[in-house]
Amino acid sequence: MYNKIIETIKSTVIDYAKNNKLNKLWREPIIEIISAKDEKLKILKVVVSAEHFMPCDILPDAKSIISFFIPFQENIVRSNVEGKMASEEWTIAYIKTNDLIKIINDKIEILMRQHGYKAGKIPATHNFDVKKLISNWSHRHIAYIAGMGTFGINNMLITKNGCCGRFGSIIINYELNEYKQSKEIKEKCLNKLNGNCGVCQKRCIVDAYENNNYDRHKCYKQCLENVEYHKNVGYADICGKCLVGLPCSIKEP
Ligand code: B12
Ligand code: SF4
Ligand code: SF4
Repeated sequence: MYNKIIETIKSTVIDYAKNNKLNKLWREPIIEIISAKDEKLKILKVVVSAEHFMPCDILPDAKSIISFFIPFQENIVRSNVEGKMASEEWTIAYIKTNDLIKIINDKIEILMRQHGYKAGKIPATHNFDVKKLISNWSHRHIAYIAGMGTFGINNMLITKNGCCGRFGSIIINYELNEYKQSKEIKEKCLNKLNGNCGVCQKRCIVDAYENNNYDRHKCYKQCLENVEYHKNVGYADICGKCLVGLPCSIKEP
């Protein structure tokens, strides 16, 4: 089953890119598995919010969580470096990756059903409280628990393929045994390692990191400016200026 799941995710990315002429959008996904009973999931109630779901709140007999990251290609990242507004390429990448994550989730659900199991699907985004700007399911904290990376001072999870891309996670009631053995994951943010970077925060165009305190409402206001600016492309509450042109944008720094 593990190999079928990995193959489903990888081939969906390739096929969707090919069928929609989006060959310059994504790199190969990173995929990790976590047990739905992993003790580390308890930190979600502390570091995200007391309302954060546990896997069984989404799928009552949850057994495993599949966490994945779909990294953008370098040209998408480069396109968003200049200017105040998000680039059109970044906007399209956001919209198409959210669509792709939905398709991946649907395919995993079908695969599970074919074998008599179920899947609990979660959208890539827009599952957040618009007043608090906090979700009850944080994909990147799931990826952190899965050992995929560490958090930069711009809040992004930095993976071996950088931070520019999108995360998904899906819960299944099939017991997979391919869990990454819990081991100390090496810090990837240069500033956390030796205080010697901080490029990301300086790139914010609205000073959302004033005094190193991230103001999510200031940030959201700028994301909504892009909704209006790119309304002809689709709904995109995005920005991402503090993710691009960094040592950690497309690779581990
Ligand atoms: C709500 C939300 C927003 C809100 C609020 C953002 C915020 N930071 O809170 C708004 C609309 C403003 C927003 C903006 C953006 N978002 Co957004 N957003 C989400 C959403 C839906 C939920 C995030 C959430 O609830 N966070 C809860 C808060 C409390 O946690 P947090 O922000 O993640 O911050 C944590 C880290 O800093 C972490 N941390 C830092 N150091 C350490 C160390 C340890 C040991 C631990 C455990 C944790 C930790 O602790 C904080 C609290 O726990 C997720 C999708 C999802 N459902 O997961 C996408 C998501 C987080 N967004 C994403 C992106 C890319 C963006 C933007 C760049 C927009 C864009 N696409 O162009 C900006 C970046 C803003 C920023 N600098 O954080 C990606 C992140 C990819 C990545 N590499 O991490 C996600 C995961 C979407 C996805 N499916 O990939 N977003
Ligand atoms: S740009 Fe530097 S300080 Fe910011 S997250 Fe990346 S490595 Fe850390
Ligand atoms: S996404 Fe844009 S507004 Fe939000 S913190 Fe980054 S640069 Fe600032």
